[in-house]
Amino acid sequence: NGPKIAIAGITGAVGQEMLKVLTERNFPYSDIKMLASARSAGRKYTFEGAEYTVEELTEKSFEGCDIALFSAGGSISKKYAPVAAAAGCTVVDNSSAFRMTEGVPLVVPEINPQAMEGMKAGKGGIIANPNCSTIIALMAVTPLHRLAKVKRMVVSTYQAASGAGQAAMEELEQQTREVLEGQPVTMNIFPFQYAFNLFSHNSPMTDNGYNEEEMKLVKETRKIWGETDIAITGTCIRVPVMRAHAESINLEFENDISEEEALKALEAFPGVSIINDRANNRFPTPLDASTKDDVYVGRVRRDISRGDNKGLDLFVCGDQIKKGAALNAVQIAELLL
Ligand code: A2P
Ligand code: 11C
Repeated sequence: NGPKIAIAGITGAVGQEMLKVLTERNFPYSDIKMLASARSAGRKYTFEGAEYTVEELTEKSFEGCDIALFSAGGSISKKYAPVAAAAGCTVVDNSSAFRMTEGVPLVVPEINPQAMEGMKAGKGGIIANPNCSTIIALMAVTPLHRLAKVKRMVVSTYQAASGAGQAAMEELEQQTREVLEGQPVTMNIFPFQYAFNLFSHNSPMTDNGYNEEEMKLVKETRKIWGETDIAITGTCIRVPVMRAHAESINLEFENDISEEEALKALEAFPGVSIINDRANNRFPTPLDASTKDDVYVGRVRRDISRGDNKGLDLFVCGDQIKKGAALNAVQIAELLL
């Protein structure tokens, strides 16, 4: 009983996490079609007691499916998500392919579920899952925005390996071992040594000197909030952490907001946990957030560079594979039922 689900990119870090999240959330399904490239066709997975064989993703893959979860990269989504949607399969796309397309809802279920109102499993259509850094930032900032209206936001990210996929996680592990053993490091995914280092995000540079990851934060936030004139700037950095992103966020508000009011609003927001123990210098770390559903917030403090009560600083950590990708996608799928 339940919808027939297809997962495109089943062998990847996010595809595998989607299976875990389906189990954790007791998601109902009648069958799962596991899809990847021709390289993986024939590979077998046991999931919840049943055996599945990975099939090559083709134009015919989605016939009879009600929901497709896509996480096989932007070019695969561009090519196959419209095919799936035309076959009556409702697509939740984790790539950037359709996020800014007009008419495609860009959804974080705790924030703007109304954007996908009327969409149902088995009825076709595409819903986009935002970029992980955007989701993680907005889980923390949205309750504050609702309270005092954000005017300007400055985000600095510390992004984990998982954002660049399974192979990047393996590269971090291998290089760490190589450095400790005094060996030359193997570089396949990134053009820099990753272990014991950090570097500007690997997404393509755009004409204005921002990389695409930074521009996603700007554009996606405006679309999700439906606020076209919010000022946003950011710097995105890849750090040698396995699977949770951290973000330092400075906020300027239209209205006054106190630390106490901010903490109260954060506490009340579903999907947010607070670690804010000043006495013990205990605040969120990527390891606190790793494998967890919640986004963790701390270092909540008044911005002392301002002479008023309209500025706050915070530090946020969230699991990139979970809330940044697989969990958010499955939560969207839940809204389709
Ligand atoms: P495959 O393992 O067969 O290459 P990650 O983001 O962790 O790197 O995962 C990427 C996912 O996208 C993998 O499941 C990968 O499958 C899948 N993928 C990559 N290229 C294709 C393709 N041409 N057709 C279908 N799936 C693809
Ligand atoms: C990262 N967020 O952490 C990126 C990767 O638009 O889905 C995912 C890019 C995207 O590197």
